Amino acid sequence: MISVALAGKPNAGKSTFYAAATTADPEVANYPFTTIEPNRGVSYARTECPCLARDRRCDSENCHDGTRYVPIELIDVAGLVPGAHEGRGLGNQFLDELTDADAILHVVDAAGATDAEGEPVGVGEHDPLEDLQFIETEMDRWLASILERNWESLVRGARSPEFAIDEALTELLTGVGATPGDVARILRELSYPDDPAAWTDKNRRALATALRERTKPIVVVANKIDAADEADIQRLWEAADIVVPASAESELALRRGAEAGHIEYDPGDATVEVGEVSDDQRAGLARIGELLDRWGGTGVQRAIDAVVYNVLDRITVYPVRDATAWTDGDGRMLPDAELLSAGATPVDLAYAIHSEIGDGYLSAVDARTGREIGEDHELGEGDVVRIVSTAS
Ligand SMILES: Nc1nc2c(ncn2[C@@H]2O[C@H](COP(=O)(O)OP(=O)(O)OP(=O)(O)O)[C@@H](O)[C@H]2O)c(=O)[nH]1
Ligand SMILES: [Mg+2]
Repeated sequence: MISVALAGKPNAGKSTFYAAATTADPEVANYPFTTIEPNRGVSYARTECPCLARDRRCDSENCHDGTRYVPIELIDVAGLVPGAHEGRGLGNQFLDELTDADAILHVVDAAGATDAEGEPVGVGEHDPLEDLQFIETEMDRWLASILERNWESLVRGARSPEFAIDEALTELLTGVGATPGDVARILRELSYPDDPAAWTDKNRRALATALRERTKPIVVVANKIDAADEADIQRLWEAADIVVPASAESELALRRGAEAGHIEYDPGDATVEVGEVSDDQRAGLARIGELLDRWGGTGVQRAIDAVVYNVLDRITVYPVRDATAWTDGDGRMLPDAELLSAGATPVDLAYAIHSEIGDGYLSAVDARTGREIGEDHELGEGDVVRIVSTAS
C-alpha cells in the first residue's frame, strides 16, 4: 500500500489532518509535542469509479455513488523543529518511522499563529514562509545519520575481494525505502570514492540529499486557511513546488458531521448538504460553506490526491474475474482497486494482486472493450482488467 507521512513543526495541525483523513481519533491540542508516539491509519485517495460507465453502481464499500476511495496508509509523527538533528525538540529519531513512506505531506501553519517551535503566538505574528525550508534540512540530516550508523559495516565489507561499492550502497539504500531503480539514478548523478573508508561526511550528506529528493517527495499543506491571511497563502504558494491550501479543522468538522448524520458530505466534496442541526452548528457550517466556495473544498482530500496522482504518478486499475460483469469470484462488482505506477502493464497488475498470480501470468483482457491486451500494454487510469493466470 502507498504510504504517506505527515511531517512539520509542532502544532501545525498534523494530527488534526490525520484525524480528518482517517477514522482515527488522535489527541489534538494547542501546544507543541502533543503527538509523541506515531499514529498509523488508513486514508483514501479519491477518484472516479468505473461503475459510472455502467447502468448500476458497484458493490465496493469504498464507492460512494461513483466516487471511489482507494486505500493508502497515512502516518502522523511527532513535530519537528529546526535543529532536531542536533537533538532539539524531540530530536529526529522518530523520523525512522518515515523510512517506508513514499511521500511527505509537510503541514505548515499558514495562519502564522505558532512560532518556529510550535508555541502559540498571535495570528499572523509568525511568518509561515520561514517554516518551509527546515524540513528538508532535517530530513537530509536524518538520512545522513542512518547512513553513518551503517557505514562501519560497509567499511568492513570492503575488505572482501568481491566488494563493489554500488552493490553495497544499493543494499544500504533499499533498506531505507529506495527501489533499486531509485538507487541506480542516484548513483549516476553523484561522484564518490570507491572505498567506503575514503568517504567524507560531505559525501554522505550529498547522498542523503539525493536520496531524500528521489524517495521522499514533498507536498506542502498550507493549513489553517480558515484563520490565515490570503496574502500569506499566496506567498506560500509561490515559494514551493506543490502547495495545497487546506483547513484540516474544517474537514474534521465535516467528517464528524457526516458520521453523525447531520450533513451529507463525501470527503473532497466542494459542497455540503445540511440536515437537522442546531443554530450554532448551522452558523459553523455556514462558515465552512464559505471556505468551500472560496477554495473548492477543504484541501485535505486534494492534498492526498495530489500526492498519489500527481507526485507519485499513480493510476487506479480494477482487477476483475469476469470481464463482462466486472465481478470477482463471488459476484461482487469492482471489489478491488490497485494503485499502480504510471506505465504499469497487466503483468505489473498481476504481481500487485499476488506474486503467485504474477508468476502464473498467462494473458489479460481489457474489460471495458472485451479485447485481449498484450503483456506490455500500458494500463491507464480507471482500467478494468481480467488477468488470466495459472494461479487463479
Ligand atoms: N484554525 C485552525 N486550527 C487548526 C486547524 N488544524 C489544526 N488546528 C489547531 O491547531 C492546533 C494543533 O493541532 P494538532 O493537530 O494537535 O497539531 P500537530 O501538528 O499534530 O501538533 P504536535 O502533535 O504537537 O506536533 C490545535 O489547536 C488544532 O485545533 C485548522 O485547519 N484551522
Ligand atoms: Mg500531533
